[in-house]
Amino acid sequence: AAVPLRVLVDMDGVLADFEGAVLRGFVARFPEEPRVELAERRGFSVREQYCSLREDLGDKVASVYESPGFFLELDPIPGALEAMQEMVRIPLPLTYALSLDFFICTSPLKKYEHCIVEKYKWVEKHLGPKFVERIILTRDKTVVSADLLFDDKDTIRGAERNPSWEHILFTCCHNSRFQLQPPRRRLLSWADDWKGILESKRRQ
Ligand code: T3P
Repeated sequence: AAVPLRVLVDMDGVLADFEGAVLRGFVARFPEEPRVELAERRGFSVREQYCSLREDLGDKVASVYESPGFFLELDPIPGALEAMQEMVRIPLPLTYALSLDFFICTSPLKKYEHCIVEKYKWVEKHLGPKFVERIILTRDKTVVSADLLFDDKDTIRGAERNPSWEHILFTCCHNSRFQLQPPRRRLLSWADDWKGILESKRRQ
């Protein structure tokens, strides 16, 4: 029997539109303050970029994503829900000859009060209860073993220096200009060839 391919899919920036909701929430709450348009976002941390705009704006933008309801109300990233439903339905045609071990791997905020339960509720609402069983909640993704990790964070570090997964950088406003060192790979969106990436791991 084929060994299943284990795939980890990150949540914010990959399944759920964190960046869009932060900007919308910031504008609604602080309409008079300067803001960072999505096209101007650079670097993973939205707080750091707002901080560098003006020091007090860091706490203000954080208050947006730390608010109750923020994580629950995130819009799905285009194509993400369909891709997840398709991914878990793989055993694809025999050409793939793979079965799939699929998990959602996500980090809670340090201020976890609303974030954690709302992430679980979001998954149940948009993907269904079977996917809730597939959630891995961790602040250190390097200690989770898998073949692939789809994540929009440009650099993922933790206790394990040599994570078992290949990190596929999922393109998001804050990483679109990030220069990937070869042989690192991107997935431009869920319309891009994620099946080809799965297949490439199988054929190694
Ligand atoms: P995920 O691992 O699903 O991408 O940090 C906790 C979560 O919030 C984590 O979720 C990433 C997301 N997040 C951002 O995407 N940008 C930020 O600036 C912050 C503070 C959090």
